[in-house]
Amino acid sequence: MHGGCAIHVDRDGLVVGIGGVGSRLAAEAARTLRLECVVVSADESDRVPGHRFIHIKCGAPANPSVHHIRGAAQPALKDLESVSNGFDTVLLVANLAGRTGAALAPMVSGAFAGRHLASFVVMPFGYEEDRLFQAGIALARIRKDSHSTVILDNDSILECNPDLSVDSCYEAGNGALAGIMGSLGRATLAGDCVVSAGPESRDVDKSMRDSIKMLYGTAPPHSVKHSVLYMSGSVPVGVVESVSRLTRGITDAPVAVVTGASSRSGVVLVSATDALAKFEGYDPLSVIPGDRTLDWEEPERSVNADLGLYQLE
Ligand SMILES: Nc1nc2c(ncn2[C@@H]2O[C@H](COP(=O)(O)OP(=O)(O)OP(=O)(O)O)[C@@H](O)[C@H]2O)c(=O)[nH]1
Ligand SMILES: [Mg+2]
Repeated sequence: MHGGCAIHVDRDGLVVGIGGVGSRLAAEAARTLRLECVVVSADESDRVPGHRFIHIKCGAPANPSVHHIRGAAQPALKDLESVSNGFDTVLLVANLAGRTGAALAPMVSGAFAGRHLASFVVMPFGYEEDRLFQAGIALARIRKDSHSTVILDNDSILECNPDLSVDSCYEAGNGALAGIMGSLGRATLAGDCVVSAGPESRDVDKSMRDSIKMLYGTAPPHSVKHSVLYMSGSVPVGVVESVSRLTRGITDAPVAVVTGASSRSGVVLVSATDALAKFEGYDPLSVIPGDRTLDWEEPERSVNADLGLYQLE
């Protein structure tokens, strides 16, 4: 992570969407920000009409593993590098709960590590136990390569709103991320940030309480350095005033308010924090620093040896 350097988005920004959720959110953000967008995926059905698509050809397996996708990714990464020539700022969007997202996002972040890179990632639900480890190690690499990493934790949404259906959870999370990405440039994001948002609600006070509850479920109060509060444009000025006053009673950290962030009703908080112990815990070996780890340089992958044999993993 490159500490306090903020991301500015201007005309030479490129949005890179990876996998299913990544491609949909990337296309939406690119539309709002009027930027170019490219989608990278192992799954042809993630193609978004009107945008460039880079296909990772994995061969035989219908459900390729994370390692298999990485093994087949080299030609696609070369294509992505040539597409991204001339772009100073890259916005990377991926769902690390997905195989494609967890496989490719750290490779792509590594390829863009020298530029202004802002990454937006979704983390798995706690019950997706088979996804936690890969998501955890992918996140560690992405954080290291990015100026800013904005994390939406599906698990925290569900934990704070146990009555929500999984689909409503997606809706709340995707709406929040889309609003944040669409407002880039109107607020300063730097370092590691967590997104907290409850379900859509016209009751701004309740929505604010939901967001604070989710924030403190992920990051303890003392770890929050500053927050950006996103509200929809239709909220009356008086309410914006009173909610921003309310935050002063709840958190000592500075809060910037951005209005008109989305058509979504309710409040979304994005908070810079240095406490991401929850996600570090997904990989029990994460306590070992990268420079003391023999295989840190390259993310683990299968070797694509073209032996014409089915790969069993
Ligand atoms: N926040 C959010 N999470 C989702 C959504 N749809 C699916 N998920 C979660 O993400 C996982 C897979 O999402 P995809 O985006 O399809 O993943 P992928 O990167 O395409 O990777 P594959 O596993 O190869 O499909 C699921 O197991 C869900 O946990 C969504 O709309 N929003
Ligand atoms: Mg998918």
